[in-house]
Amino acid sequence: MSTLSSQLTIRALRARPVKVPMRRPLVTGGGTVAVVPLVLIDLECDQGITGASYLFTYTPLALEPVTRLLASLADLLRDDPLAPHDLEQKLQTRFRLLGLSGVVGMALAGIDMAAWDALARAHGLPLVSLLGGRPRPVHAYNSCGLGLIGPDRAAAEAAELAEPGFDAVKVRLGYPDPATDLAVLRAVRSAVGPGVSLMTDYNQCLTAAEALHRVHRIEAEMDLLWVEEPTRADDDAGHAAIRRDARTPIQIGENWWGTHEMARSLAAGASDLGMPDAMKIGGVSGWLRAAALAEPTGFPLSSHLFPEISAHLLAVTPTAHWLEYVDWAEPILQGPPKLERGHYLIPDSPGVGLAWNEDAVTRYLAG
Ligand code: SMN
Ligand code: MG
Repeated sequence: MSTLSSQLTIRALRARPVKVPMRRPLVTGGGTVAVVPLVLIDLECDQGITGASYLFTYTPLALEPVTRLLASLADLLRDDPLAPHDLEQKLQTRFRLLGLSGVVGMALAGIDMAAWDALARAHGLPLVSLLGGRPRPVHAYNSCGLGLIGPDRAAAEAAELAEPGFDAVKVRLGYPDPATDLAVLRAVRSAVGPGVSLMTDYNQCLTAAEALHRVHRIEAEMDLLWVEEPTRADDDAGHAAIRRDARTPIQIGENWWGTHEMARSLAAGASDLGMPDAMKIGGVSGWLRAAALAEPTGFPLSSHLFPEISAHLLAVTPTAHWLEYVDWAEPILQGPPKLERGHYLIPDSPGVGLAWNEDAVTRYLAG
Protein backbone atom coordinates (compact mmCIF):
# COMPACT_ATOMS: atom_id res chain seq x y z
CA MET A 1 0.00 0.00 0.00
CA SER A 2 1.34 3.44 -0.78
CA THR A 3 0.85 6.75 0.97
CA LEU A 4 0.64 10.09 -0.84
CA SER A 5 3.92 11.89 -0.24
CA SER A 6 2.22 15.28 -0.21
CA GLN A 7 0.55 14.23 3.00
CA LEU A 8 3.79 13.37 4.74
CA THR A 9 5.55 15.66 7.16
CA ILE A 10 8.76 15.22 9.12
CA ARG A 11 8.28 14.51 12.82
CA ALA A 12 11.75 13.73 14.15
CA LEU A 13 15.33 13.06 13.22
CA ARG A 14 17.53 10.60 15.10
CA ALA A 15 21.28 10.31 14.57
CA ARG A 16 23.37 7.58 16.21
CA PRO A 17 27.16 7.23 15.94
CA VAL A 18 28.63 3.74 15.67
CA LYS A 19 32.13 2.31 15.33
CA VAL A 20 31.90 -0.86 13.28
CA PRO A 21 34.79 -3.34 13.30
CA MET A 22 36.38 -4.07 9.93
CA ARG A 23 37.11 -7.48 8.56
CA ARG A 24 40.08 -6.08 6.67
CA PRO A 25 41.38 -2.77 8.05
CA LEU A 26 42.51 -0.60 5.14
CA VAL A 27 45.88 1.11 4.92
CA THR A 28 46.01 3.50 1.97
CA GLY A 29 48.57 5.95 0.64
CA GLY A 30 46.43 8.73 2.13
CA GLY A 31 45.67 7.32 5.58
CA THR A 32 44.32 4.31 7.42
CA VAL A 33 40.75 3.18 8.10
CA ALA A 34 40.92 0.80 11.08
CA VAL A 35 37.30 0.97 12.16
CA VAL A 36 34.22 2.09 10.23
CA PRO A 37 32.77 5.24 11.81
CA LEU A 38 29.14 5.67 10.74
CA VAL A 39 26.32 7.97 11.75
CA LEU A 40 22.98 6.22 11.36
CA ILE A 41 20.07 8.51 10.53
CA ASP A 42 16.36 7.86 10.98
CA LEU A 43 14.04 10.51 9.60
CA GLU A 44 10.67 9.90 11.16
CA CYS A 45 7.63 11.11 9.27
CA ASP A 46 3.97 10.76 10.08
CA GLN A 47 1.88 7.78 8.98
CA GLY A 48 4.56 5.39 10.26
CA ILE A 49 7.09 6.14 7.51
CA THR A 50 10.75 6.43 8.53
CA GLY A 51 13.58 7.09 6.09
CA ALA A 52 17.06 5.70 6.79
CA SER A 53 20.55 6.61 5.67
CA TYR A 54 24.09 6.43 7.01
CA LEU A 55 27.12 8.66 6.77
CA PHE A 56 30.75 7.52 6.75
CA THR A 57 32.92 10.00 8.67
CA TYR A 58 36.30 8.44 7.69
CA THR A 59 37.68 9.01 11.21
CA PRO A 60 35.92 8.40 14.55
CA LEU A 61 37.02 11.93 15.51
CA ALA A 62 34.30 13.32 13.24
CA LEU A 63 31.48 11.17 14.65
CA GLU A 64 30.49 13.54 17.42
CA PRO A 65 30.37 16.81 15.43
CA VAL A 66 28.33 15.20 12.64
CA THR A 67 25.91 13.58 15.11
CA ARG A 68 25.52 16.83 17.05
CA LEU A 69 24.89 18.92 13.95
CA LEU A 70 22.20 16.47 12.83
CA ALA A 71 20.59 16.64 16.27
CA SER A 72 20.56 20.45 16.05
CA LEU A 73 18.90 20.29 12.63
CA ALA A 74 16.02 18.18 13.93
CA ASP A 75 14.16 21.23 15.28
CA LEU A 76 14.58 23.04 11.96
CA LEU A 77 12.99 20.18 10.02
CA ARG A 78 10.08 19.26 12.32
CA ASP A 79 6.72 19.67 10.54
CA ASP A 80 8.34 20.35 7.15
CA PRO A 81 6.82 18.51 4.17
CA LEU A 82 8.79 15.45 3.06
CA ALA A 83 10.09 17.01 -0.17
CA PRO A 84 13.84 16.39 -0.71
CA HIS A 85 14.26 19.27 -3.14
CA ASP A 86 12.63 21.78 -0.80
CA LEU A 87 14.56 20.46 2.19
CA GLU A 88 17.82 20.77 0.27
CA GLN A 89 17.08 24.36 -0.75
CA LYS A 90 16.11 25.34 2.77
CA LEU A 91 19.21 23.78 4.34
CA GLN A 92 21.58 25.13 1.68
CA THR A 93 20.19 28.62 2.27
CA ARG A 94 20.75 28.20 6.03
CA PHE A 95 24.39 27.20 5.56
CA ARG A 96 25.38 29.31 2.54
CA LEU A 97 27.55 31.69 4.61
CA LEU A 98 29.33 28.88 6.43
CA GLY A 99 29.79 26.71 3.34
CA LEU A 100 28.37 23.41 2.17
CA SER A 101 31.29 21.01 2.48
CA GLY A 102 32.80 19.09 5.39
CA VAL A 103 30.61 18.34 8.42
CA VAL A 104 27.80 20.50 7.01
CA GLY A 105 27.88 18.77 3.63
CA MET A 106 27.80 15.38 5.31
CA ALA A 107 24.80 16.22 7.50
CA LEU A 108 22.85 17.71 4.60
CA ALA A 109 23.56 14.68 2.39
CA GLY A 110 22.45 12.35 5.17
CA ILE A 111 19.14 14.17 5.46
CA ASP A 112 18.71 14.15 1.68
CA MET A 113 19.34 10.40 1.43
CA ALA A 114 16.99 9.64 4.34
CA ALA A 115 14.30 11.90 2.84
CA TRP A 116 14.49 10.13 -0.54
CA ASP A 117 14.35 6.77 1.25
CA ALA A 118 11.22 7.87 3.17
CA LEU A 119 9.62 9.13 -0.03
CA ALA A 120 10.27 5.85 -1.85
CA ARG A 121 8.93 3.89 1.12
CA ALA A 122 5.84 6.09 1.17
CA HIS A 123 5.24 5.22 -2.47
CA GLY A 124 5.89 1.54 -1.80
CA LEU A 125 8.70 1.55 -4.41
CA PRO A 126 12.41 0.77 -4.43
CA LEU A 127 14.28 4.07 -4.74
CA VAL A 128 15.46 3.14 -8.24
CA SER A 129 11.84 2.78 -9.38
CA LEU A 130 10.81 6.10 -7.85
CA LEU A 131 13.67 7.64 -9.88
CA GLY A 132 12.37 6.15 -13.11
CA GLY A 133 14.46 2.99 -13.34
CA ARG A 134 14.00 -0.57 -12.15
CA PRO A 135 15.92 -2.92 -9.87
CA ARG A 136 18.58 -4.58 -11.99
CA PRO A 137 22.02 -6.11 -11.46
CA VAL A 138 24.74 -3.44 -11.26
CA HIS A 139 28.30 -4.33 -12.31
CA ALA A 140 30.53 -4.18 -9.24
CA TYR A 141 34.20 -4.53 -8.36
CA ASN A 142 35.37 -5.83 -5.02
CA SER A 143 37.02 -3.10 -2.97
CA CYS A 144 36.78 -4.77 0.45
CA GLY A 145 40.50 -4.95 1.06
CA LEU A 146 43.83 -4.78 -0.77
CA GLY A 147 45.31 -1.96 1.25
CA LEU A 148 49.08 -1.49 1.42
CA ILE A 149 49.86 -5.02 2.65
CA GLY A 150 52.75 -6.05 0.39
CA PRO A 151 52.91 -8.51 -2.53
CA ASP A 152 52.38 -11.81 -0.70
CA ARG A 153 49.39 -10.80 1.37
CA ALA A 154 47.93 -8.83 -1.56
CA ALA A 155 48.11 -11.89 -3.82
CA ALA A 156 46.25 -14.06 -1.29
CA GLU A 157 43.67 -11.36 -0.54
CA ALA A 158 43.05 -10.62 -4.23
CA ALA A 159 42.26 -14.28 -4.87
CA GLU A 160 39.86 -14.25 -1.89
CA LEU A 161 38.13 -11.08 -3.12
CA ALA A 162 37.72 -12.31 -6.69
CA GLU A 163 36.49 -15.74 -5.60
CA PRO A 164 32.77 -14.95 -5.18
CA GLY A 165 32.60 -14.12 -8.91
CA PHE A 166 33.90 -10.55 -9.18
CA ASP A 167 35.64 -9.72 -12.44
CA ALA A 168 37.53 -6.72 -11.03
CA VAL A 169 39.29 -5.82 -7.77
CA LYS A 170 40.94 -2.57 -6.64
CA VAL A 171 44.55 -2.53 -5.47
CA ARG A 172 45.82 0.34 -3.29
CA LEU A 173 49.28 1.54 -4.24
CA GLY A 174 51.76 4.19 -3.13
CA TYR A 175 54.47 2.15 -1.42
CA PRO A 176 57.61 4.15 -0.58
CA ASP A 177 59.51 2.26 -3.29
CA PRO A 178 57.84 2.36 -6.75
CA ALA A 179 59.24 -1.13 -7.37
CA THR A 180 56.90 -2.44 -4.64
CA ASP A 181 53.89 -1.02 -6.52
CA LEU A 182 54.93 -3.14 -9.49
CA ALA A 183 55.70 -6.20 -7.38
CA VAL A 184 52.22 -6.01 -5.82
CA LEU A 185 50.51 -5.65 -9.18
CA ARG A 186 52.46 -8.58 -10.63
CA ALA A 187 51.64 -10.75 -7.60
CA VAL A 188 47.95 -9.84 -7.74
CA ARG A 189 47.78 -10.34 -11.50
CA SER A 190 49.22 -13.82 -11.28
CA ALA A 191 46.98 -14.72 -8.30
CA VAL A 192 43.69 -13.74 -9.96
CA GLY A 193 44.52 -14.71 -13.55
CA PRO A 194 43.67 -12.90 -16.78
CA GLY A 195 39.88 -12.96 -16.26
CA VAL A 196 39.93 -10.40 -13.44
CA SER A 197 40.59 -6.74 -14.24
CA LEU A 198 42.51 -4.46 -11.90
CA MET A 199 42.09 -0.84 -10.96
CA THR A 200 44.53 0.97 -8.66
CA ASP A 201 44.22 3.77 -6.13
CA TYR A 202 47.02 6.07 -4.92
CA ASN A 203 44.80 8.04 -2.52
CA GLN A 204 46.44 11.36 -3.48
CA CYS A 205 49.91 10.43 -2.20
CA LEU A 206 52.15 11.32 -5.18
CA THR A 207 53.33 14.51 -6.82
CA ALA A 208 52.18 14.82 -10.42
CA ALA A 209 55.74 14.19 -11.69
CA GLU A 210 56.16 11.10 -9.49
CA ALA A 211 52.75 9.84 -10.59
CA LEU A 212 53.64 10.02 -14.27
CA HIS A 213 56.88 8.19 -13.64
CA ARG A 214 55.10 5.39 -11.76
CA VAL A 215 52.19 5.13 -14.20
CA HIS A 216 54.57 4.88 -17.17
CA ARG A 217 56.46 2.03 -15.51
CA ILE A 218 53.23 0.19 -14.74
CA GLU A 219 51.60 0.66 -18.12
CA ALA A 220 54.71 -0.58 -19.91
CA GLU A 221 53.85 -3.96 -18.38
CA MET A 222 50.12 -4.22 -17.94
CA ASP A 223 46.68 -2.83 -18.62
CA LEU A 224 44.68 -1.37 -15.76
CA LEU A 225 41.04 -0.24 -15.76
CA TRP A 226 42.14 3.01 -14.14
CA VAL A 227 44.59 4.82 -11.88
CA GLU A 228 42.73 6.64 -9.11
CA GLU A 229 43.71 9.90 -7.40
CA PRO A 230 47.42 9.73 -8.27
CA THR A 231 47.90 13.24 -6.86
CA ARG A 232 46.04 15.68 -4.58
CA ALA A 233 42.30 15.46 -5.13
CA ASP A 234 41.89 19.21 -5.61
CA ASP A 235 44.78 19.48 -8.09
CA ASP A 236 42.83 19.51 -11.34
CA ALA A 237 45.78 20.86 -13.33
CA GLY A 238 48.06 18.14 -11.95
CA HIS A 239 45.59 15.41 -12.82
CA ALA A 240 45.05 16.91 -16.27
CA ALA A 241 48.83 16.84 -16.85
CA ILE A 242 49.09 13.20 -15.76
CA ARG A 243 46.11 12.33 -17.93
CA ARG A 244 47.67 13.95 -21.02
CA ASP A 245 50.73 11.73 -20.82
CA ALA A 246 49.27 8.50 -19.48
CA ARG A 247 47.70 5.77 -21.56
CA THR A 248 45.78 4.37 -18.58
CA PRO A 249 42.48 6.17 -17.76
CA ILE A 250 42.70 8.55 -14.79
CA GLN A 251 39.89 8.29 -12.24
CA ILE A 252 38.97 10.91 -9.61
CA GLY A 253 35.78 12.18 -7.96
CA GLU A 254 35.40 10.68 -4.48
CA ASN A 255 36.43 14.05 -3.08
CA TRP A 256 34.14 16.27 -5.12
CA TRP A 257 32.08 18.20 -2.59
CA GLY A 258 28.95 18.87 -4.63
CA THR A 259 28.48 19.24 -8.35
CA HIS A 260 30.15 22.66 -8.52
CA GLU A 261 33.51 21.05 -7.73
CA MET A 262 32.71 18.28 -10.18
CA ALA A 263 31.90 20.81 -12.91
CA ARG A 264 35.22 22.61 -12.33
CA SER A 265 37.08 19.31 -12.53
CA LEU A 266 35.34 18.37 -15.78
CA ALA A 267 36.07 21.79 -17.26
CA ALA A 268 39.76 21.34 -16.41
CA GLY A 269 39.81 17.92 -18.13
CA ALA A 270 41.23 16.48 -14.91
CA SER A 271 40.18 12.88 -15.50
CA ASP A 272 38.86 10.36 -17.99
CA LEU A 273 36.47 8.87 -15.44
CA GLY A 274 34.52 10.07 -12.40
CA MET A 275 33.42 8.39 -9.18
CA PRO A 276 31.23 10.65 -7.03
CA ASP A 277 30.71 9.71 -3.41
CA ALA A 278 26.98 9.64 -2.61
CA MET A 279 27.64 11.61 0.59
CA LYS A 280 30.14 14.22 -0.62
CA ILE A 281 28.31 14.89 -3.89
CA GLY A 282 25.15 15.80 -1.94
CA GLY A 283 23.03 12.67 -1.53
CA VAL A 284 20.49 11.49 -4.08
CA SER A 285 19.74 15.06 -5.19
CA GLY A 286 23.43 15.80 -5.74
CA TRP A 287 24.02 12.50 -7.53
CA LEU A 288 21.20 13.12 -9.99
CA ARG A 289 22.79 16.45 -10.94
CA ALA A 290 26.19 14.73 -11.27
CA ALA A 291 24.64 12.17 -13.64
CA ALA A 292 23.19 15.02 -15.69
CA LEU A 293 26.61 16.73 -15.87
CA ALA A 294 28.23 13.53 -17.09
CA GLU A 295 25.64 12.59 -19.69
CA PRO A 296 26.29 15.02 -22.59
CA THR A 297 29.93 13.95 -23.04
CA GLY A 298 29.40 10.30 -22.15
CA PHE A 299 31.67 10.73 -19.13
CA PRO A 300 31.64 7.35 -17.28
CA LEU A 301 30.53 7.50 -13.64
CA SER A 302 31.35 4.92 -10.99
CA SER A 303 30.35 5.08 -7.33
CA HIS A 304 32.47 5.52 -4.22
CA LEU A 305 31.57 3.49 -1.09
CA PHE A 306 27.84 3.47 -0.03
CA PRO A 307 27.05 0.47 -2.27
CA GLU A 308 23.51 0.11 -0.92
CA ILE A 309 22.23 3.48 -2.20
CA SER A 310 24.77 3.81 -5.04
CA ALA A 311 23.31 0.73 -6.75
CA HIS A 312 19.96 2.53 -7.07
CA LEU A 313 21.71 5.66 -8.34
CA LEU A 314 23.92 3.93 -10.90
CA ALA A 315 20.85 2.15 -12.26
CA VAL A 316 19.45 5.55 -13.33
CA THR A 317 22.78 7.02 -14.46
CA PRO A 318 23.04 7.08 -18.28
CA THR A 319 26.86 6.79 -18.18
CA ALA A 320 27.03 4.23 -15.33
CA HIS A 321 30.36 2.42 -15.14
CA TRP A 322 31.30 0.46 -11.95
CA LEU A 323 29.85 0.12 -8.47
CA GLU A 324 32.48 0.05 -5.71
CA TYR A 325 31.50 -2.84 -3.45
CA VAL A 326 32.60 -2.58 0.18
CA ASP A 327 31.10 -4.61 3.03
CA TRP A 328 31.83 -2.01 5.70
CA ALA A 329 28.25 -1.24 6.85
CA GLU A 330 27.08 -4.86 6.68
CA PRO A 331 27.61 -5.69 10.38
CA ILE A 332 24.95 -3.13 11.40
CA LEU A 333 22.51 -4.06 8.61
CA GLN A 334 20.00 -6.88 8.54
CA GLY A 335 21.12 -9.55 6.12
CA PRO A 336 23.95 -9.36 3.60
CA PRO A 337 23.31 -7.87 0.14
CA LYS A 338 22.72 -10.17 -2.82
CA LEU A 339 25.69 -10.40 -5.15
CA GLU A 340 25.64 -12.53 -8.26
CA ARG A 341 28.50 -13.07 -10.70
CA GLY A 342 30.11 -9.72 -9.92
CA HIS A 343 26.84 -7.83 -9.89
CA TYR A 344 25.09 -6.13 -6.97
CA LEU A 345 21.37 -6.91 -6.93
CA ILE A 346 19.12 -4.02 -5.91
CA PRO A 347 16.57 -5.24 -3.37
CA ASP A 348 12.95 -5.19 -4.43
CA SER A 349 11.77 -3.73 -1.12
CA PRO A 350 10.50 -0.14 -0.74
CA GLY A 351 13.15 2.56 -0.33
CA VAL A 352 16.88 1.89 -0.40
CA GLY A 353 16.52 -1.35 1.51
CA LEU A 354 18.47 -0.34 4.63
CA ALA A 355 17.27 -2.02 7.84
CA TRP A 356 19.35 -1.68 11.02
CA ASN A 357 20.40 -4.74 12.97
CA GLU A 358 19.51 -3.15 16.32
CA ASP A 359 21.50 -5.64 18.41
CA ALA A 360 24.62 -4.80 16.44
CA VAL A 361 23.88 -1.07 16.58
CA THR A 362 23.65 -1.27 20.38
CA ARG A 363 26.91 -3.21 20.51
CA TYR A 364 28.82 -0.72 18.36
CA LEU A 365 27.28 2.52 19.65
CA ALA A 366 30.03 5.11 20.10
CA GLY A 367 30.49 7.69 22.79
C1 SMN B 1 39.12 4.81 0.15
C2 SMN B 1 37.85 4.85 0.53
C3 SMN B 1 37.52 5.10 1.84
C4 SMN B 1 38.47 5.31 2.79
C5 SMN B 1 39.77 5.25 2.40
C6 SMN B 1 40.09 5.00 1.08
C7 SMN B 1 39.52 4.61 -1.30
C8 SMN B 1 38.49 4.06 -2.24
O1 SMN B 1 39.93 5.84 -1.82
O2 SMN B 1 38.32 4.67 -3.27
O3 SMN B 1 37.94 3.02 -1.96
MG1 MG C 1 39.78 6.06 -3.87
